Amino acid sequence: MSRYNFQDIEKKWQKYWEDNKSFKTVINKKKKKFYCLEMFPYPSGKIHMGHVRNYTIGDVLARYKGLLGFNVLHPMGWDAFGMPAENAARDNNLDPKVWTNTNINTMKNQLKKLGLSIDWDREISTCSEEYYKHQQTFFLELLEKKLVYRKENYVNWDPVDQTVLANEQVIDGKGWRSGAVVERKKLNQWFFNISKFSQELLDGLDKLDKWPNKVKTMQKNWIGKSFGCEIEFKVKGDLPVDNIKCFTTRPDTLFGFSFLAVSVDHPISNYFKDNKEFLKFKEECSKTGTTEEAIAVGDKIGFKTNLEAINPLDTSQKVPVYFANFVLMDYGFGAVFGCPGHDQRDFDFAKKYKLQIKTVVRPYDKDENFKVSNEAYAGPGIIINSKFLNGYEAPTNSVIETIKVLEEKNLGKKKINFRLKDWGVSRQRYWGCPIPVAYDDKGQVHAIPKSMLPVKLPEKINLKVKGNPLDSQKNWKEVIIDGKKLIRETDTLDTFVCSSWYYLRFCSPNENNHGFKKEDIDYWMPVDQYIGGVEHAILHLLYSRFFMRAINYENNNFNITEPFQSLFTQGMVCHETYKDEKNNWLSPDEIEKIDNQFFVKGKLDKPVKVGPSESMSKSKKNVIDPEFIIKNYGADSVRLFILSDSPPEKDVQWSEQGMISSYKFIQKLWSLHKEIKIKISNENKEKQNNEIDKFTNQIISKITINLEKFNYNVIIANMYESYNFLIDFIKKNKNLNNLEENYKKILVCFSPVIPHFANECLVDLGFKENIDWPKYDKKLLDEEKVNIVIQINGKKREIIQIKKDANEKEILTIIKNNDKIQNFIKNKDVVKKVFVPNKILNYIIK
Ligand code: ANZ
Repeated sequence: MSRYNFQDIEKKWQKYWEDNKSFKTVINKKKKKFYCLEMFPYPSGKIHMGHVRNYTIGDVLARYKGLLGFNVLHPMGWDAFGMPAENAARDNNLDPKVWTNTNINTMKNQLKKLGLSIDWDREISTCSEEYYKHQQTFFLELLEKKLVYRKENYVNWDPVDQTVLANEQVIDGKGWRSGAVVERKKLNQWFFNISKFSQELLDGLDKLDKWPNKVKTMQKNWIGKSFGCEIEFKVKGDLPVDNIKCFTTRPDTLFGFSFLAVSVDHPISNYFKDNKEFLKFKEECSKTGTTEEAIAVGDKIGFKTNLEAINPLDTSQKVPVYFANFVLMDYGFGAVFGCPGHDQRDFDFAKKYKLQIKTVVRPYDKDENFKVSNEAYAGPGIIINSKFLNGYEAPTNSVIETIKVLEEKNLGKKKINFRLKDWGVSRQRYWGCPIPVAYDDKGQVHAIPKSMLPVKLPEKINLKVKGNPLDSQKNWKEVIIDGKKLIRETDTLDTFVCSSWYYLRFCSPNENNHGFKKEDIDYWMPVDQYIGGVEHAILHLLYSRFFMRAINYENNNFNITEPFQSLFTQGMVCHETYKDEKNNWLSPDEIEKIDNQFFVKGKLDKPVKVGPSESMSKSKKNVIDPEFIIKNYGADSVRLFILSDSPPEKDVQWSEQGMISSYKFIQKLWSLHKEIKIKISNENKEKQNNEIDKFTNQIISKITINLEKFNYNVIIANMYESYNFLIDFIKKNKNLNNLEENYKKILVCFSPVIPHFANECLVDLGFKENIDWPKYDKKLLDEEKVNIVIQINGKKREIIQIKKDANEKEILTIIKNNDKIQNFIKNKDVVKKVFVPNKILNYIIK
């Protein structure tokens, strides 16, 4: 039997699809549209297994929707700006553009070898002038609408990458890319006013019913809506300050008040700008990052002022006012009242500075004498030691009551706060989209006129300078606008801006006058299915949701708010990790296995430590190169394997053995195909055998439902099931009238997963018409049966088979005629029946 020559066959089909523009999309109003999008890659140089998985999942869906008759848009592009290009170019004396475009070419060829149904005519790259000129237009539109502004602010400074990071890009106090500990630095920065849409972004989540709950929860927490109250504290002391406002979610703990703390950047710090001790303290504070986590875990330190704050609910109580490093200037009012009994940060602070710790909430199971001792008690309970608040349930009723009293007495008012901060988009780097503004000699901002866009990046520049290379581009920086000499902005935009609207560009990739054409986005948007990694749950997905609202704002010609109707987050591709004796990571191809033991390749004296399976990453060297695998086993085998082992939302373990099995399965399918072909070409046909009609109908229904539900790993099982059925069937039967027709339908069902193979077989059988997804007849489906265990007093006595979801009554009807059970309950008192649908019916008898 001839071997399935995947090399030639896959190449042939990929060329065919390319030559015939098989996946070209145009607007077709007669058909329902389906916009299938996978997160676009950063062109780092080579595709990795994560890409293979992501794009295979998307491709299966896109192909299936196409066969179902949808007009499918399935595009691909490149998130092509960003630091790695600049760093690589600097270190190797290259042009970032050349580096990036070379990588794009390599990766595009690799993706093509996976046999993806992509409309390459729509390819976009965010570093191309055709792309970023529109982004600059958007920036200017947002500037006009006052959704972009510039302000001096503390920023997260990555000392290694020498750039600012957004809060979202600081993970555990470290830069998301460099891993360096992030510092605080004050800089003039451009911000997108994302916080203006906090409530809308929160409300919008409720309507995203096809998004994973975990992603919605992460966004919800990030937006962080807090209900509370603002309180004005009267202060006395040696400064001309009368009061300090605080935001609190726990006004009900006011009787536990023992200090007031403000941020080192609070307006009252102006009175301390010549105070050496204070300046030293402030310097000390800047060593803690700006993120809340960094502050929560860091040491709590304070600087005491001579001010005293007065408790508004008990004016006889006066407490010291401190500057403290755990108070953030850009949350609430940059000031907090400290209640050490019921807030851990306040507790740590009070311990350090020997301040009073009063208990004003007791847990439900403790009495009035309860005292906070080793740590703050932040849980629910009953208010104590608090005059008129005593006895209130905390924090529910007690908070409502306190706010009511404070409002009545004009001492405070209800307030909602959001944790979401404005998005800092300035980056002090060369390889990004230039911000299209310039400054006059007074520092006033001037928009670059739209007719002068794009502001192109200067070429062939020295990247080895310290800081932002654009700063040293004197010729580029100078620009004449309306006869006036201005100096260009040298910051470039965070690359997350580029990915905040790329899905609109895919709808109109060649539109010259604007980022998109209204007619195009009206037809294609929203994206029907977006597929990507959960690591983008906050950053990219929140920015995109904001960007749509920002374009929408004061704009009657645009009405998209939610860009992604349905979101699927796929799991990681994992692999065992290996280390040598000196704890250096080893890659899978540096090791070999002998008698179940691992050694450094060729060195039996060098054992290898096998670590747990973790998501593939270059740093741990546990990567498998997709190109190598595709070359050895073929794209269809890789697609089959990457979907086979676990549901697409879960992690998948890479296994060489699994890969080989997938390869062998395709070879087996090919042998089966050849046998079927011989049967079909036999002139002497026999009469129909309905068994195959029934099976085909069932497998179509299973695969269809599994496709709709993203149960892709089950589809692979369905494919194995089909193989087993067919091999058995052709053994038992000669040629049949209905074999060809059924087999073709099964091949079509296989085609989203193994498109090269399925198409080859269909053509081999002389199939010429357009292929459609086969229909199935629900009436012909066998009802699914389940086993119900019948128990008597909890003991298994019988198992009966019945249709799935049968109710108790239907089961009782069967039991009535079951002698075994009847013997047990005859003449007995049935006290109770416990029924667990599809599982158990338990008789409790006396
Ligand atoms: C007094 C208090 C007592 C508080 C207590 C909590 C517990 P969420 O829920 O995250 O919004 N806070 C207010 N402004 C702050 C700032 N600029 N920097 C640091 N912390 C600040 O948190 C609200 C709580 O965070 C507020 O409620 C305030 O402390 C603190 F038993 O006020 B609370």
